[in-house]
Amino acid sequence: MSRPVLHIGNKSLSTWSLRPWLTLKKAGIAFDENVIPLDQEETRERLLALSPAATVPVLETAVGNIWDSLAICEWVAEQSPALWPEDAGLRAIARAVTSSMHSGFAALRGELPMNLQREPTAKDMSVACWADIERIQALWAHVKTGEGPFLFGDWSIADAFFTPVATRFETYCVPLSTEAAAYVQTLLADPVYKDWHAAARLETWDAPFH
Ligand SMILES: N[C@@H](CCC(=O)N[C@@H](CS)C(=O)NCC(=O)O)C(=O)O
Repeated sequence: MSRPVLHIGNKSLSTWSLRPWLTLKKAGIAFDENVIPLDQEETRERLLALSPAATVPVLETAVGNIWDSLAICEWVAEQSPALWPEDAGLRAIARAVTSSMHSGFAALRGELPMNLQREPTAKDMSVACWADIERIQALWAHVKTGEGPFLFGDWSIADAFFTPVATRFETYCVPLSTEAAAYVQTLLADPVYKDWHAAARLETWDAPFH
């Protein structure tokens, strides 16, 4: 099979792209990557050529194009089951935590966009955004096993889903509990994430189209 191609958005901005990129790297699957700059005149046409969802990420494989970050991570996990916890109960909880991130925390996502080129500065936030921040910390405290630095001990797809959140907490100087702050530092110190971060810092792109 030829190498899969992961189509992603700008590394500084595209949280959904970061998640499967980390997961593929952690699985040790060789892949090519193709950056499609977001919010340019030709962006929508380029995205529609890859999937009806017209979003990145998209993983181009020998059997077809897979869109949606979580679906791509599940495709990777079928080949590398260790990306989810081994214990069936913990695996179900890890999927629940991951799904909570995938479908929730709209206020946080809207008000604190990931921007890896922004220097850390605090920002005014709504009550809804503060509530999301509290709920995320409560979620982490609820599931963290304490057996390793990550949510379920070893690195899992759940950690991929919260890495963009960790960048937001850092970029917007969000005050956190000691435990949450330690977990954020673990995610940001991960060597695979640091490769993404270094590339994001070097990115340049044209002004937004809209
Ligand atoms: N639920 C999707 C969301 C993907 C998404 O919204 N991606 C954004 C970029 S981070 C996008 O492609 N937006 C289309 C655009 O900017 O034209 C997933 O998990 O992959």
